[in-house]
Parts: sequence; C-alpha cells; structure tokens
Amino acid sequence: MAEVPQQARSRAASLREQLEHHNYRYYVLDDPEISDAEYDRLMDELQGLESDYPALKTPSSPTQRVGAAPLSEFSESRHETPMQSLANAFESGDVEDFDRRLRESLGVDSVEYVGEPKLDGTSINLHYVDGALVEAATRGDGEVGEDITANARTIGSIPLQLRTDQPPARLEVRGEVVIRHRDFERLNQTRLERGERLFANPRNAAAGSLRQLDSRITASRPLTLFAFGIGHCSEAMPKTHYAVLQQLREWGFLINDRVERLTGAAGCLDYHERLVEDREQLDYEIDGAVYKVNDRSVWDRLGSTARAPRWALAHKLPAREATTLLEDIIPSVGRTGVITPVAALSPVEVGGVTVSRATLHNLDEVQRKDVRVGDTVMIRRAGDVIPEVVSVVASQRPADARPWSMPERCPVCGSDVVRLDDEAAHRCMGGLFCPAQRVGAIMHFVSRRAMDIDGLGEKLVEQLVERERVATVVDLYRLTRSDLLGLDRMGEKSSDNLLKAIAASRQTTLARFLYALGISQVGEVTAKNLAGHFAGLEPLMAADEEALVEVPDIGPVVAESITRFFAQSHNREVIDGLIEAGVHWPDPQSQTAPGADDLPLAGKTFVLTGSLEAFTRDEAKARIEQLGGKVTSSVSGKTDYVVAGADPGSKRDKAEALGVTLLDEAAFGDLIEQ
Ligand code: JCF
Repeated sequence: MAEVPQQARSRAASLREQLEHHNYRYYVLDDPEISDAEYDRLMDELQGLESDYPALKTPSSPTQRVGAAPLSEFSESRHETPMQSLANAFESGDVEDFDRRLRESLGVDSVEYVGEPKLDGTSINLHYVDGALVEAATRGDGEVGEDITANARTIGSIPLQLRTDQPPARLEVRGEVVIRHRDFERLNQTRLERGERLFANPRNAAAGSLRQLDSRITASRPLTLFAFGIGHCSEAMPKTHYAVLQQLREWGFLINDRVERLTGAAGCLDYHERLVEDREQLDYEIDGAVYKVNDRSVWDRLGSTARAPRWALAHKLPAREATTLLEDIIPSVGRTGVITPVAALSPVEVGGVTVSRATLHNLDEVQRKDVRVGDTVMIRRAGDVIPEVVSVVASQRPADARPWSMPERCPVCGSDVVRLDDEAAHRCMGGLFCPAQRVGAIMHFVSRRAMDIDGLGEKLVEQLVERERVATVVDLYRLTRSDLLGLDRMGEKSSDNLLKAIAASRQTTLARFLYALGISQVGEVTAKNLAGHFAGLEPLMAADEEALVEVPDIGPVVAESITRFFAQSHNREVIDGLIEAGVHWPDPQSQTAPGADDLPLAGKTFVLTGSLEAFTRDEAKARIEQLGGKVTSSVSGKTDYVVAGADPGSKRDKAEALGVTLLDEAAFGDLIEQ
C-alpha cells in the first residue's frame, strides 16, 4: 500500500475533527456555525484524500455517515447488559404506589427522581470502545438485537467518536431514535412529490428507516437519537443518573432538554401534568413521562422484576391513536359546498375522549389509503384538531369490505357534485340553495363588494337561518320588522336600518350581482368580465363552455364551474326569485358603448405595489386596462396613482416623495367600481 504522506495524514485528521465539530453544532446543539455549502466542501476534501489514500479511512470518519453498500441480512448483536423495558403507570395512584414502595424499601422519607419525556420511537444500544463507535443494535428481545451499526453511523446526532480525551475503555449508551415533526413533514412531502407511499406516523418511519439493509437509504432519512442512559461501562460513572446524562451530553450526545430533577410523587405528577399541557408544542411524539431514581448507587439494591427495573417507571399519557371499526363513510357538506368524506366509527376512546367520527379529508385520500367500509382503521387525535383516519389495518380486512365512491348528487340538496380540474375537493354546485351552505352563501351575498348590505353580521344570519326566517337569499327581501325585532341585539332602530339597507341593495350592477351569487371560481374581476362580455344575465345563463372561454381570463375550469352552477334548477329558482323580489341593474343596451377616450380611467397611469387581498396583480391590471388605464412598473412624475397593498416596497416611498396620489386597497376598489 502506498505510503501516506505526513501532510495528507494531518490534513485528514484536521478535516475529520472539523467535520465532527460542525456535525455536533448542527445536530446536537441545533446551532450551526458554517453553511451547508462549506460543510460539503470540507466533506468533499476529506473524501478526496481518503480515496487517494485508502489507508486513511477509519470507521469513525465522518465520510462513513453517507451510508455503505447494502447488507444481505442483519447479524445478531448481544448487549453486554440487558436492555430492560419499563413498568407502566396509567394513573396518579400508580405513581404514588411506586413512590411509597421505594420509600419503604430504601427507608427514606423522600426520593429524588429524574423525569424525562418518554419518546415514541425505537430504542437502540450503542457500543463504544476507547471512545469510538464500534457497534449499534436494536433492542430486540432485550438480550440480543439486530446489528444496525452501518445505519447508526448515518445518524448525525450519534457521535462516531466521544468528545473526550479520556474515554472509558468500554461503554454502552442507550437512547431512542425518533423523527422530529418538522423533519417528518418534510420527509412525507418529498415522498408525496415523488409518488412514494407516505408514512403513517413518525414512529413507523423511524423504525422502518433503522431496519434498512441499505444504509444509504437510512442516511436519506432525518433520524435523531436522544440518549437516555447507559448500559455497561468499564469505568466508574457519576453517582447520580442526572450527572450521567450531563456526562453523556459533554461527550457529544443529544440529551432531552426537558430532563429535570423531581422530588417525590408530587414532583412526578406535576411534571406529568406539564408534559400533557405542552405535548402539542414538542417537536417529537411522546407517549409518557419516565421517572428514574436519581441515586444510581441504590439501583442494584432495588433490582428488577421479570422485565423491568424497580427504580424506573413509565407514566403513560393518553394514547392519541387507536384502532376501531369503520362502519360507514358519510359525505358531509361544508359551508362552502366542499364535500368531505367522514368516517363513522364504532366509538373508541382516544386521548381521553370518545371518538365516533374522523375525517378522511377527500376522495384522493380515501383511495390513497384504500379505506373501505368494514375495515378496521387506525385513527389519530392530536390536540384540538379533528380526529383523522391514518391507515387501514390490512390484516383485519373482512372479505365483504366495500370500497367507497363520491356521490354524484349532493346528499343535502340533490344538486350536482363536481370536482373542478384543479381542486382536490368535490363540491356541491347548488350553492344558492343548498341548506348546508346557507349561512356561507348569505354572508357572501351581503358582503360589501357583493350586494353591500350593511348591518347583517354572521351572528344575525345564523339566527335568521336557525329560526327559519331565511332559507335562501331571496328571503332577505321578504323580511319584515317583526322578523327582526327580538333577535339578539336588534332594536327598532337597527331593524329599520337593516331593512333600508336591504331595500337599497335591490338596485345594483350586473357585475356585483354575479359576484354575489358565489359561483365557485368567480371572483370580482371575473364577474366584471362576464358582465362586460355578455351585457345581460340571460345570455350569460344560456352560454355554453365554448362561449364562456371567449371571455378574457376565463379558462375551461372556470367555464365549467359557471355552466354547472347555472345548470342547477334550484340555483335558477333562487335567481328568478331575486329578480321577482325587485333586484335589478341598469340595462347595458340602453347605455351607448363608451369609446376608448370616454373610458373612466382613460389616460391614467398606475403603478401597483404590495399585495392586495381581493385581487391578484393580474386581475387588478386587467381591470385598470378595461377601464382605459395603463399599468407601468416604475414610479415617475408621469404616474397618476400608486396602489399600495400590504407590505409595499420602495415604490410607495417614491410616490410620497414625488407627490403622486396613493391609493390603499379600499380606495382602489372604489375607483374601479364602475
Ligand atoms: O424514551 C424512551 N422511550 C425511553 C425508554 C426512555 C428511557 O429512559 C428508558 C426507556 C426504556 C428503558 N429507560 C429504560 C431503562
């Protein structure tokens, strides 16, 4: 073998040290000092040296973190001291019993514990000889696990070399491998983009990643090790468990920052309570708290039961997952017409609450998870969010499990159900009539940029719908003083004002009226384009998709949404009702078509800056141009108006400096309101 020059040898040693240092800053301290690109450059240089001089390669080199050639199977690995499991406590009485037993056996008044979150991952054992990682194994049956050394080397938070000059000759370190929530979301997002199967939860993803025969796959998974203790050690370690954890932290391990010293059962119960409270904020899944007697010198004396040490206890948190029978899938129509498949479940307790319904999100999800009526499913409840069906327990599928499909008619109002091309959701097309959409449809109808009926807030609309005074927007025009009086906070004055506002809204424009109908995909600008193009409601309602795509900015998806909306007989009835109730707009035929110079914004120059809420940039520009104005990109003395949305840039400052008229979104909306 070629002699390795001294210079290469010392450079490689320096690179290794730097890389492990930056690795530690990144994965353990979560506080990197250099950019990813700089790290990669150091890694490239070391890889170059090691390929020029293979004698420089060592198992502890950071280059080994990228994974190695696949194994054909895992070999067995015997732990020097067994990896025990933990006794479980489910309620506070169990914790009090545990503490009483310990006080009695130790003959003391009070016991000090160390509390830590019990992570929901996979336990592993790491074997260090003279400070170098030589073997890593899964827990297995507690005595013998699988040798996953190559996989463990790819995990950034596992030191390949202990950060000390005086390592013990032999040391076993134990910890839990998990995937943090932020990493899990990114992992599943990438898999979704690549069309790969999604992981049901971080625990399964972590366990599956650790059991890869090809460690390069493990290297691509964002695994994290939290160390929670030691097994065998050839040298004396600190007397307390708490100090052992500090020692491990100094040697380069990630120790959970919620590790605390606790006094007595009361301290433990208080710790548990705080953990339950903070559970949603943690970046990893936990399933309990672990309490360990802090004084390690009494551990041997306390000994173990058949499977678990007597000096430790796992105090469970309510499980957030459970399996149960999916009895049916019910399409549920939301306020905006979106139809969500909802699982009807045999009631089951999850996280302290009885759950009998869970969301399946949309048809794609039902198909992706291959959920069928009659399946046993795993459900999850996290925090305050609606419980969801996570996966199917495939082994328990009965022969007569029934696949589900989206109904073609709305289960509430019988209108067509349509999935527009660019949406994941199916929608009921009977927006103006559908009882499920009443409140939503009315709120939109009365909103300022639609029919502009002031004084009709959501609480009021809910009351009117609940008391069956109003079923569709037509009923608004039939309201009387006595309908309103007696509703919450409706006196004579406010009732009369509201009735006046409703009456005044009868006179409107075609564009506002179209926008008010709440047709999916038809915003203000599209409504204006439609009004301008068809110059009347009847020709628009008669238009087919081919005719609709002639209108500026209308593509096939919007066209389909419009024709489907007008195809619903219930919607047409409501529209007829509105016109009978006296809603009207100027007949466009009676107005002479304006010439270019007569257009209201003829000759005016606009600059748009910041973001607007009701319009996209393109919509705002289209509307200005329709009205004869021009949009330019930079502010000058020739600019007439600068429209400043949220977070405007320097253009706003420049406009102020030049004395150009500034418009906020509301003022702009009024200006183009023609
Ligand atoms: O976080 C865990 N899952 C965890 C498991 C934490 C611990 O301190 C443990 C453990 C299993 C056994 N301690 C033991 C003795």
